[in-house]
Amino acid sequence: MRGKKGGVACGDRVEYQLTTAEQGVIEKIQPRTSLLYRSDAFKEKIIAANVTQIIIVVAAIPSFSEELINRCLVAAESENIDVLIVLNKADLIEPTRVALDTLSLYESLGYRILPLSALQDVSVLRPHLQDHLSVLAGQSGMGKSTLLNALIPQANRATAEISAALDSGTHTTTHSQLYHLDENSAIIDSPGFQEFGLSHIKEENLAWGFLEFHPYFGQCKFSNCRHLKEPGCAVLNAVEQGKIHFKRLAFYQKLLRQNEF
Ligand SMILES: Nc1nc2c(ncn2[C@@H]2O[C@H](COP(=O)(O)OP(=O)(O)O)[C@@H](O)[C@H]2O)c(=O)[nH]1
Ligand SMILES: [Mg+2]
Ligand SMILES: [Zn+2]
Repeated sequence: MRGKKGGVACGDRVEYQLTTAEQGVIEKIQPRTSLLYRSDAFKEKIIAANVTQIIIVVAAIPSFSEELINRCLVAAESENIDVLIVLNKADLIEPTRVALDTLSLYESLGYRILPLSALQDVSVLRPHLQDHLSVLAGQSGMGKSTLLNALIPQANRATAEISAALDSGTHTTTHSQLYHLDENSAIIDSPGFQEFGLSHIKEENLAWGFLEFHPYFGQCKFSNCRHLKEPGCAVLNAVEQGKIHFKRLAFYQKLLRQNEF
C-alpha cells in the first residue's frame, strides 16, 4: 500500500497501479460488503473482507469447541454472512456420530451441517460454494487446508502432515489466501484460531447473533432487557418452555458477561 502499511485484508477489492510488470501499489480499497474480524480488548484481527459465506470447519478429532462455533455464528449474523458448518473427518465413523449429535442443535436452528471427509471426497461441498466468496474458519487441526487442497490441488496448502515432516510448529497455515474456483466463486483458507473475540460487537447487538431469540425481541417486560434474570423476560420464558435451547442461552449469557470485562 502507498503510505501507511496494512489495512488491506484478504478478499478486498482494490485499485492499484503497476510500478513494474509484476509489482504494483494499492491506491484504494473498495467499499466492503462485509468484514469478518475477531478482537479482544487490545487488538483487532481481520479474518477476511467481502465474504458472503463462512464455512465453520469442525471435526470429531481433535475435539472442537462449541463456544467457538457460537462465536463464529454471532460474527456471521452481525455481518449478514451465510453459515455452513462442515463436519470434516467423517471417515472416523463412531466419533463423527457423536459430533453429529452435538451439531443437531445447530441444524435445528436452520444452519446447514455437512459431514464429509476431506481425505476421501469433497464433491458434496462444491454446490455450496457456487457464487460465494467463502472463508474456511475454525480451530487448527480440523482439516481446513486439507479441504482446500482437495478442492484445488494446485493450491498446495501446507497441512499438518507436511509441517510434521518439516518439523515446524502446529500452526501450519500462517496467512490467509484466496483461491478462485470459477468466475463467480472463490474460497479463502485462514490460519486456525482457538479464540474468536467479539469485543467489537456492541452489547445491545449481541442477542441478534442468536437467531432463535429474534421472535421474542420486544416482548420482554423491560425494553432494555439483557435476558439475564430480569422478571418478565420473554427469552428466559422461551427457554423455560423449551422453545430455546438452554445451551444457547448459556452461551449468550457467558458472552455478555465476558464482554463486560
Ligand atoms: N481422518 C481424517 N483426517 C483428516 C481429514 N482431513 C484432514 N485430516 C488430518 O487432520 C490434520 C490437520 O489437517 P490440516 O488440513 O492441516 O488442518 P487445519 O489446521 O485446519 O488447516 C492432518 O493430519 C490431516 O491429515 C479427514 O477427512 N479425515
Ligand atoms: Mg491450515
Ligand atoms: Zn429479556
